[in-house]
Amino acid sequence: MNYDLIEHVKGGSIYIDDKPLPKGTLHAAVITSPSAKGLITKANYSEVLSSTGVYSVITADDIPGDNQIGTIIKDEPLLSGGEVDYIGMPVALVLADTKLNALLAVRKALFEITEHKPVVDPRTAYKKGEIIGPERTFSMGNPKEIWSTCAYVIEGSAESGAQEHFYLETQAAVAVPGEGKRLLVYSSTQAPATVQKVIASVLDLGMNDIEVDVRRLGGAFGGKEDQATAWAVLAALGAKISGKAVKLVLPRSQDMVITGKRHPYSSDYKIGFSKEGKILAYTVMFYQNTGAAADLSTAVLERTLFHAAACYYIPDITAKAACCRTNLPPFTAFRGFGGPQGMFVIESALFKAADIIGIPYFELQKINLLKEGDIFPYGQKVLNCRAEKCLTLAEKTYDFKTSFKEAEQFNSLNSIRKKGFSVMPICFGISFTNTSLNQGFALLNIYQDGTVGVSAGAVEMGQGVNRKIQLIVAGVFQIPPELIKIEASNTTRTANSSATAASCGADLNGKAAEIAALSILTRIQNFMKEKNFRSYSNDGQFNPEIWKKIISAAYWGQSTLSAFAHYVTPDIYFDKSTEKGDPFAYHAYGIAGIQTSLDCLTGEYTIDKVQIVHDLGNSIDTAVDIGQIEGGLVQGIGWVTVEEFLFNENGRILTNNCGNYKVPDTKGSVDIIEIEFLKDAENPNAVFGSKAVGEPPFLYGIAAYFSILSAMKAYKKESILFNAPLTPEKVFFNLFLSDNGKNKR
Ligand code: LUZ
Ligand code: MOS
Repeated sequence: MNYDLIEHVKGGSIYIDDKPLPKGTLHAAVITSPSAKGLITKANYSEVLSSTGVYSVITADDIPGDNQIGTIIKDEPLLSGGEVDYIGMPVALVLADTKLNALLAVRKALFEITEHKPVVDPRTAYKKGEIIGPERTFSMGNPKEIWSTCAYVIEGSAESGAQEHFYLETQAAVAVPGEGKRLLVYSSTQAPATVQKVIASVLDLGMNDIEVDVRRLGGAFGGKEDQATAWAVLAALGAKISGKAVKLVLPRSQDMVITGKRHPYSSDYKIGFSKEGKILAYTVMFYQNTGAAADLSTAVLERTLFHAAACYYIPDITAKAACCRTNLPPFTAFRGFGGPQGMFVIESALFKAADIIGIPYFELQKINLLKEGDIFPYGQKVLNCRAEKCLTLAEKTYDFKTSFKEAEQFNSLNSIRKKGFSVMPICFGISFTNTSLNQGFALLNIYQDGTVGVSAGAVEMGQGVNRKIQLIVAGVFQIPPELIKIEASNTTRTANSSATAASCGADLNGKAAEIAALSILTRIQNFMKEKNFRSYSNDGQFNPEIWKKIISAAYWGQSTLSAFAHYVTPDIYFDKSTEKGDPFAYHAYGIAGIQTSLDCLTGEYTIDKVQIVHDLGNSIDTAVDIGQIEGGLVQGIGWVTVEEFLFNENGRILTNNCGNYKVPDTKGSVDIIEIEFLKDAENPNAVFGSKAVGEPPFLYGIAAYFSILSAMKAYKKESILFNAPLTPEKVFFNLFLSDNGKNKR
């Protein structure tokens, strides 16, 4: 059960927008660039300033410290100093007495702008040399020498689109001035320490002047790993300058237009096979549409390369990638972090190859599946491989063969409705690829009455990390979870924590909590021995009275009841100069089969059934993990099916609300989801034998694309397109236009 469930249901959970505010709090709204590329030669805020309730307008000139929020690469000003690189780029901040007055005032800004032609396509940007950071190449063997030995060599391209995070809670922050220079900032961020650091640098203060507190987020999905920072910093800047508390919550329509999404990718590949369908060589070039600033894009690009070979062994491979600067909002982290974009390309290659070679797509997937002892292109050995185990259990449990046959039979009997079935094996590396970020923190206090409070570096965003940490601590002490409260993440209790990201929030901070709990437990046990205390837990029966007595006695015996622990993932490293190493603590595995039905006259389809075998390790909380699998799956399906994020060549974003951007709803989502866990699957490399579950299930969604595509092929053999998302509209145009829909979306 999710830690927050009861209060969520009762409406008692407090998000930033629900917080009672100090008297005199000002409300902020952001004035943004109307132009995708240009220079603001004159900004006129006089009408803004005379608008009802307006307190002040803050611009780049008012920033006391460094006007810079880029963390990996310092290429992103907090507020434009004149140059604008995308529509929606923050230019000024308005403070007013109410949210409405602030929002009405921002519309009254007047700009004179010298405009330039924007670039929105990554290949075009690449040709112009507009790349951010170094171009990267991962390679093993030498494909160049292999092509001539291949029975089949196939070339192709694949495109995947942006995806809006659609967190229910939009970006939000409240900054409250304290004594002297101090600021207390409530931020809806996955990365409290980053927010603290950037605020300090922008305001020219010490990090010890800034306290960032995060109770919970209303969803994040990567969208608040880096992109929550700007709004928290703006609120802090407003508070610093006005001396009053400042609240900034983005309206949905603005959040959807000005904050980053999943990166669109354009990719070209060449793949070589043996007669039997073994992949002998693969080269691929990924053009990442990075947007106007680096944000986390260089790290996302890296994870694309780590997942370029997906769940397959490829002896000779060269994967290249570049961050291509365009005049769109800086794209950012999103569940999977570039992995899905990489994996979509090789699945496209296998799907295309199947027809040419005459071996079914699923057979090609099986023939090339990773095995124990294989080598990943980045040099890590495939250990504890569960790809085949998942496949075997899935074929036994679900009988995929019959599913393919049923679709075939149905398609031979029906001319207008077609069924598709497709399988997606997944393999996802767990750890931050930037090795140093793999650190977890926990501070554990047992109070005199025997209740327990835990502060951890992890941020709860609905993914259930608090529940896992609660169960880990309960498991160590052998006490009921109800005795344990998980506190808000706060930079004064757990400092310098990494973003809760890369699926490893529970791995890292849960492990730290376990270590902290174990160190207190040892002291308590010693104390009990010394004082001849009976055990507080016999045969799984917890005796609260004895526990209370022991803890109270331990306090009066001057035994410390608090512990702080720090955990670092052991034995991982990555050498960027050779692009080789052992970057991941372990890999998550699984497999999904997705059945779809397509109405070939309208292009409408349904996702009928998803059958999954997932490797959870020893699950800490199965309900939480099932929630992550279902949520990730549906979000992945959304990415490749109905979620079409649109912008035009002027850099204008056309999808800015739920009316024009569709996420899967209860009707359009999946009818049946069956989930089976791999058994005897203890994971030696994470806390309590568990496995990270946040991102991997997203990848299952890719099967929906190829399932629908195979249904299309059953109607019109030559329909083949690798351009996600495969919206019903796109399906329709593809089936009915002679140019295969190429000139239509
Ligand atoms: N964030 C990050 C991530 O900074 N590094 C990563 O490797 C990562 N992977 C997945 C999701 N977020
Ligand atoms: Mo990340 S995509 O915030 O794990």
